[in-house]
Amino acid sequence: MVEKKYSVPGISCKHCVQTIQMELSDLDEVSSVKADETSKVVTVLLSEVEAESQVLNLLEEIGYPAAKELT
Ligand SMILES: [Cu+2]
Repeated sequence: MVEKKYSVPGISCKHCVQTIQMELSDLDEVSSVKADETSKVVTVLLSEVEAESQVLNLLEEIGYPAAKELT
């Protein structure tokens, strides 16, 4: 398992948090996902590091592009 954190400035309310958590948890390689409204950080636990590009692509697709990787 690999934990990754991304800064996602587009998070502005609980709905954003819900959308991100719902969409990312649909990916098989994502074991857990947590989006935080206050810090605007998305934390994912990946079964393999290669899944990172899928996570970043999906975030962009749903309108919440990651500004930068924090870990
Ligand atoms: Cu929102």
